[in-house]
Amino acid sequence: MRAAMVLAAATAVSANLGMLAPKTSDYSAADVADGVAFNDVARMATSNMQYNVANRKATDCTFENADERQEWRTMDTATRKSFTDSVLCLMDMPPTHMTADQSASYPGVKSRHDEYVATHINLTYNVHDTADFFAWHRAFAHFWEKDLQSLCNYTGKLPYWNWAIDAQAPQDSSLFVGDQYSMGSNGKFIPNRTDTYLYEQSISMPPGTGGGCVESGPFSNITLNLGPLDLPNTDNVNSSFEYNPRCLSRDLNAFFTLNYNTYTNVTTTMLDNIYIEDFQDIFQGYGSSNKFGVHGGGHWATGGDMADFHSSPADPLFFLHHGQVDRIYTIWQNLDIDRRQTAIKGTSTLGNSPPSAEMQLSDTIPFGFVAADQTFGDFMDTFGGPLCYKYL
Ligand SMILES: *[C@@H]1O[C@H](CO)[C@@H](O)[C@H](O)[C@H]1NC(C)=O
Ligand SMILES: *[C@@H]1O[C@H](CO)[C@@H](O)[C@H](O)[C@H]1NC(C)=O
Ligand SMILES: *[C@@H]1O[C@H](CO)[C@@H](O)[C@H](O)[C@H]1NC(C)=O
Ligand SMILES: *[C@@H]1O[C@H](CO)[C@@H](O)[C@H](O)[C@H]1NC(C)=O
Ligand SMILES: *[C@@H]1O[C@H](CO)[C@@H](O)[C@H](O)[C@H]1NC(C)=O
Ligand SMILES: *[C@@H]1O[C@H](CO)[C@@H](O)[C@H](O)[C@H]1NC(C)=O
Ligand SMILES: [Cu+2]
Repeated sequence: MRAAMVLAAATAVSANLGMLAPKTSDYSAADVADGVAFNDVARMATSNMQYNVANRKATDCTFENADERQEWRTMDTATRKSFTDSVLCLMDMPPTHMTADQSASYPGVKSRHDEYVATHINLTYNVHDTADFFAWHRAFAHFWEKDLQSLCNYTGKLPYWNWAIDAQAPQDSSLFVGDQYSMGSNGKFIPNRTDTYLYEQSISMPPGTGGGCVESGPFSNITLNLGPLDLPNTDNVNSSFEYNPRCLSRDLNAFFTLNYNTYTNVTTTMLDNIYIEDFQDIFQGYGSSNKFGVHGGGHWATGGDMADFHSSPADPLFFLHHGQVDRIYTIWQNLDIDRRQTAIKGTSTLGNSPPSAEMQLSDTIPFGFVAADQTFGDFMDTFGGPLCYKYL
């Protein structure tokens, strides 16, 4: 702990002198397991970023005036309620980008929120295990946050869900208590289910603590219109954008958080992968024996609609999960800004199948019904391009 503090001070001062970012082995196993190491490293990353931003040419976005994204449970109840109210508003709002001509090809797109779901469905094989996984999802969450603010009068910022806090028992998390200030309850418990073999990951998964419809809280009465496309034990849609009205389902499952989302998992992923190609692979569970990574772990730990590779943004929790994903990526970048902020590696197709060109920061990345296509390089820096935010 004391060594860690000394390291923190040293790293902050020499932010641009090429000092090595910390490794997991710089901390005791106990400090790694209980989040002390993670929080220490997060502070270093923030002070590196503060130093970096302060030494730039003047811009409108400063460290001080940047938006502050908070962990869900640290937000006051009024802000939480106004957040979920604005999400419900987006779900009730007609599409804003899909034209009347296009609607025949997208029968399941009924709302502005559905336009996000449809876009993610459409691009699934171009934004996962690709060079732009982090940047694309950073932008996707950014546009959604801006829509909540501009279309639905939300005055707060995008919250995130730090699943490491809940790794022992996500079903007991305050996010899911199911009152009006929560992110909605777990799904209704479905007893007597057997294990499910997941072929993609070659793993047998035990049933979670829910499995049915979200029963209470702000999202208990919503209708999902799109998906699922690839959930086990489910009647999946037969075409990508089919209209399939149903409840929101969840199945909170500690099997995944304990194996993939503990502070130890997050800290080792973040500190022991210094190259972007390794970091992004391990993060998503590609190219290793860990078939989920912290990204897949959060999806499967929530279960139900969040476990669908294509239509998971249907559950608003997706955006809190990706807030945490982006937070960890941001910390990783800021631990060694010179080497990591603009580091990219890979192509635009999942696992480079079918083969595609190596992506460049000057490439255009598509956003379908969400927004105009964007320039990849505009989303590498949370204080640059259209972005201006930091994580608390
Ligand atoms: C947002 O605020 C404006 C101005 O007060 C109001 O006209 C509009 O109806 C509000 N929109 C929503 C979705 O509440
Ligand atoms: C679950 O299984 C137990 C033991 O096999 C049985 O007693 C119980 O009735 C089952 N419950 C339901 C809801 O099927
Ligand atoms: C959901 O609908 C039921 C029945 O109409 C109603 O009693 C309940 O208050 C609604 N819940 C929310 C969170 O809107
Ligand atoms: C997909 O097609 C099959 C066979 O026609 C049908 O039984 C099933 O209900 C369809 N699934 C959905 C979600 O529409
Ligand atoms: C995640 O961390 C836990 C301890 O917190 C450990 O048991 C598990 O093996 C780790 N998972 C991976 C994939 O390394
Ligand atoms: C889906 O992808 C096709 C082919 O790239 C594209 O023409 C279409 O606009 C996309 N639609 C959405 C909603 O992203
Ligand atoms: Cu995704």
